[in-house]
Amino acid sequence: MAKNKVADVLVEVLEQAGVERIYGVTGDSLNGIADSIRRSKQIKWIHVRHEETAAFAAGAEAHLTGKLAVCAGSSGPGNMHLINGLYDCHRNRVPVLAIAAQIPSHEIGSGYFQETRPEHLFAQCSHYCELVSQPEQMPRVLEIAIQSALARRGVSVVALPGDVALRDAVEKGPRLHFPEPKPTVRPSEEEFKILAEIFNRSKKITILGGAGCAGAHAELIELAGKLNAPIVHAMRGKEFIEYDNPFSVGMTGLLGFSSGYHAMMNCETLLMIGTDFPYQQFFPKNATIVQIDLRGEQLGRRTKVDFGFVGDTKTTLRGLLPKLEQNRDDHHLKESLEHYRKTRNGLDELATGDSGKKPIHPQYVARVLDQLAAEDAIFTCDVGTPTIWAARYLTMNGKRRLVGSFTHGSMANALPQAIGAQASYPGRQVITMSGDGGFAMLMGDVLTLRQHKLPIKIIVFKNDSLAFVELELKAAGVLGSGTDLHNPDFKKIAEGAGLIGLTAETPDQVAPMIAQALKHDGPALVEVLVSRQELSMPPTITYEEAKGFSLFMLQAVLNGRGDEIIDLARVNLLR
Ligand SMILES: Cc1cc2nc3c(=O)[nH]c(=O)nc-3n(C[C@H](O)[C@H](O)[C@H](O)COP(=O)(O)OP(=O)(O)OC[C@H]3O[C@@H](n4cnc5c(N)ncnc54)[C@H](O)[C@@H]3O)c2cc1C
Ligand SMILES: Cc1ncc(C[n+]2csc(CCOP(=O)(O)OP(=O)(O)O)c2C)c(N)n1
Ligand SMILES: [Mg+2]
Repeated sequence: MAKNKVADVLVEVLEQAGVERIYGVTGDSLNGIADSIRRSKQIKWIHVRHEETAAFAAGAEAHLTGKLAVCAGSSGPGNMHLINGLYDCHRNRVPVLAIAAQIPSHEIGSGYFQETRPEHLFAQCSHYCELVSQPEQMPRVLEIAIQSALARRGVSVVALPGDVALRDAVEKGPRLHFPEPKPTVRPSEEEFKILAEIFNRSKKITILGGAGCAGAHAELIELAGKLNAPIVHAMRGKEFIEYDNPFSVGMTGLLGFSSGYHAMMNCETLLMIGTDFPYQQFFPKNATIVQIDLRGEQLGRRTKVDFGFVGDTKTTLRGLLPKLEQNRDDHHLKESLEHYRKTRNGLDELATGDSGKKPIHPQYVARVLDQLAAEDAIFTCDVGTPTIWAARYLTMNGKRRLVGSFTHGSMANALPQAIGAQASYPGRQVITMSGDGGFAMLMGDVLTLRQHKLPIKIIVFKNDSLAFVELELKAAGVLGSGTDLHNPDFKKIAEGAGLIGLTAETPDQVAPMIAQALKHDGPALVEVLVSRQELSMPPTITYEEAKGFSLFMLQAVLNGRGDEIIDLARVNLLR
């Protein structure tokens, strides 16, 4: 009987870890592994057109399933293409293993064809990154990599020279035979007492929750009820916090709601729980701040903190709730909710349009999508203005999911993440909210949809520009250049790639086109010609920003770009 190769052991360990697919582009240094995967009954090779897509797709799979996901690239440029996507996975704290094939082991150090040093290249976007230089290291190195990705939540990289993968294995198979440990992490009894005291003596409390509140919806709502506290969420917490939440006052931050901003700024006690909301200027200066996070190193990272505790959100709240007294003062909550109602109405008014007259407001597109999408749809949104529309107009319900590149902030994430989402959940509706810039950046992977029968629905917000950058430039008082996009006909590109392609040019076409795409039994693309200049005013306009804006106006006039200002006014003032 043929002896097991190192590559066979690798595949067996991945099988035992529950891996079902590997995203990547093959190459001769990956041949050994590819052959073992071909013989695997459990693991499917998902051939994408760019390795960056592979990493983003694995990240989305890991985020949605909570389980280890895997991507792979061949030696040198092949695995180097993974890097941007892996940064995204790592910053999102999702367990992803990257297999970086390496040049023949005896050539390492000679400046050989395609030689790079993956251990250095991936060091910053991984918890663990090691080279397997001899068969004796397999499966131990791989198992350490998997454990690191799971236990520390993030990326691990195993660099494996093609020749080592094809050598005879020394160990027969997996060495670890236990399910993923799920420890209970919570503050000590002494600390619970302190926590209860803080909240029992406070009246104006606001909660800021984030992605670390996943799975703790009921506890969070009960807490808010006891404390009479409005709940503000950070972007990555939207899908877990906003729905069925009578205490929700929206998001804060530059793309947030003014109600979220004010609820944070006006409180006396702020509880940050399971959040790493990054923007310092949106934290109150004089409030008492309590932070609870699963990771001690997160405490105090973003603002001054008066009380810091380590604990899992659900477990901690379960321990804390019985110790809390009912706050009888509901002024702060009522005020915050009233403010939210007004802000929400204001945003809703912007999401209108069913006439045959241009322009189409992107807010309206997002609203229509929200209304027509399935109860358990998975949305991905590109970095750029689609992130704003997703944050403001998608309604989550505990079943829907939202994936983005929220922390690494990379363009072109939506299509690749949708590929990972659809591959993992073939039966669910997966919808991208793509920028025309972002979509074009990794557009090659639209070819993956037909090849792998992924019925993804791509909605392209075609504003012929890098609109988010234009917004940023305006806020900074700088006149932009290099933001124009001379776009192709995306509908025809889609058709050429085996999708159905549709174009919505006027508001009345938006709903029928999106409905048609969603109904289609296969991949579809709808390009929507949206207006370019949409202001998504931050909840608070600082003097610097206001000044910057008028400066932009001035510069624009001086530079003879009055047409742009008229366009801006038409869209935002004369609606
Ligand atoms: C163009 C653009 C604009 C953006 N604008 C905004 C904006 O205006 N407002 C905004 O909010 N965001 C915005 N973002 C996103 C922002 O960059 C951050 O990614 C986001 O705010 C972080 O959300 P989070 O705190 O929910 O998640 P994370 O940053 O992932 O933090 C989660 C925290 O929870 C902890 N944790 C994990 N599991 C548990 C557990 N079981 N129990 C307890 N703790 C746990 C983690 O250790 C971590 O500290 C924007 C992003 C982009 C791309
Ligand atoms: C890889 C990468 N390059 C550049 C940027 C800077 N950037 C952020 S948003 C954006 C514009 C995105 O344009 P588009 O996808 O068309 O979306 P829009 O804002 O126009 O809706 C750019 C260039 C980035 N975040 N990531
Ligand atoms: Mg654009």
